[in-house]
Amino acid sequence: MYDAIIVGAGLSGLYALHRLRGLGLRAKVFEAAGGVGGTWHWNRYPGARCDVESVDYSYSFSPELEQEWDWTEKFPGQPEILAYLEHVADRFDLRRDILLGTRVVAARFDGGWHVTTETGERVSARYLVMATGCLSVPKPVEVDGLASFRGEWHHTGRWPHEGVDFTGRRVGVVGTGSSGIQSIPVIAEQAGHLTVFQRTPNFSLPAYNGPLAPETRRAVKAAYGLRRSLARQTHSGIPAEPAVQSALEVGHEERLARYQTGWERGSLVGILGAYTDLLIDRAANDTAAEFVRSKIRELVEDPADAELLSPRDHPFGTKRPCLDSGYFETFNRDDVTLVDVREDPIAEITANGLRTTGGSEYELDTLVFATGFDAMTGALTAVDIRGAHGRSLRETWEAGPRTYLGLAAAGFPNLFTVTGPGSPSVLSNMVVSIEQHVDWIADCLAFLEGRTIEATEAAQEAWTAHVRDVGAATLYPAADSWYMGANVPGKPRVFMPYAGGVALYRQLCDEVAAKGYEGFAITG
Ligand code: N01
Repeated sequence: MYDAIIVGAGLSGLYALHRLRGLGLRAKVFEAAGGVGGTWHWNRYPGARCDVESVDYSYSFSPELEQEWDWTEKFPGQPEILAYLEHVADRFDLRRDILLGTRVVAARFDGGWHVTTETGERVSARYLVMATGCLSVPKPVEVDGLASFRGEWHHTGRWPHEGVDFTGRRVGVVGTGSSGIQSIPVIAEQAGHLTVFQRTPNFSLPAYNGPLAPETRRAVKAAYGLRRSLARQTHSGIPAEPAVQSALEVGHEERLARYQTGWERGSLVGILGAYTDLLIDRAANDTAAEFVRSKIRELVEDPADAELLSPRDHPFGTKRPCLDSGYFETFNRDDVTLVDVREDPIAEITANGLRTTGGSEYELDTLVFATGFDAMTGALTAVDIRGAHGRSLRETWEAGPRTYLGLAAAGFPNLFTVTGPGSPSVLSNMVVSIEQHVDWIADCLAFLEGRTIEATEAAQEAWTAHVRDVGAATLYPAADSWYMGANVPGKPRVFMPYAGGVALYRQLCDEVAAKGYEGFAITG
């Protein structure tokens, strides 16, 4: 019997193991993949890169680690982040308590948690920590006929470790979210011809990625503590000065100049963080959205393609914008074709490629599905988690997730969800949110000393209503996004993350703890 079982060995699971060990607890990590790294283990598609700067998308818990590790680029690529996480696993001697290649399929509470793996192994622990990530279950391909395809196909979220050779190939990419936007320019460099099947255009900004100068690294390291505490005081967990003005308070020229500065900064918050009301006021948002569309018109030579690539269906920022390296410019290449599958939807995959309902046929050697994930709840409901009364989390969340603080669920004692629905999670720099959650859970376990904890129905109801109300006061629900569950057929439309920001959220979590874990029932 362990004190805790942790599911997942990504950023969350690695840190959770380190913290729980530090408390003297016996913890074991179960990881389905053949290596550590979570999302950075699976997402090896060409161009995969983080959209938060490397110096901020990294652990803050160890000042020694901060000082030793040298990031080479402003935005870290997947191989570098994976190397970092492997280094963390070695440096903190984590591997001896991580069981790789072991998928957890079920967990049942009966005084403690009894966990079953895919191979039928059963293990028990007092506490269960789900560190399964928010974007770890790829959506199945929703188009008919894939089995008949004679070529090669891959999902960006399950990319083969040996890589894919596109040289001279006729390649089709379905999907233009972050994964499509990052991979399309790189695939275009290699492919004989690339066809991009776009259903909905997305806002994307140039990353202005590049090598990290040694003097920048030195300056960051010299004031790391300050930088981290600034990040924790922001809305998004990305260190930046807070906006102080409404976009509608300033004149057109001043606003354009401010957006231009934000554009050139190469950051998720460069434009979105420019004014206070971009995510709450449609008229304010329109000014930023139109600025980005004007940039797309400048970058894309063909006016028809430029219009097709210009998002008009959702306010800017209500889907996570992408940071790209040459995305829009890729459509100026003679060997790249943009196909609008909103106008003429994909009918089926055929033996030789893809056919649309309008009867157009595209011959392809390789198909790439950059079609996204069953986000936020997918990895939690994929495991048959059954609480105190035998009821499953899957059933309990049928109409949408209900949690207390995104950390716990009523009816599921001693279960913790790292960056669960109802917490800032995907709206933030994930590492900031992960560390805050793991620290909170570790402090809670130290307080419990083996006792049982369960969120009360009343606290969960109040929190779920608060998450909904805060979300409803923003423009987020105006988008058919994966934040809303809108990308998965049949998934309830609920705005799942907490939009109150990481600073306020941390304060609320700390207050709950300071009041003896208010909203939880503690027994034993
Ligand atoms: O997935 P997405 P993603 N037929 O869901 C299209 C993070 N991330 O993997 O909008 C045709 O955003 C779909 O079209 P539509 C980041 O948080 C981060 O790109 O449904 N098209 C859309 O264009 C991101 O937001 C990084 O009309 C179909 C695309 O596929 C999140 O992961 C990098 C379709 C899916 O876009 C998810 O990004 C990568 C169908 N049946 C990812 N089904 C970083 O930079 C879906 N689509 C850190």
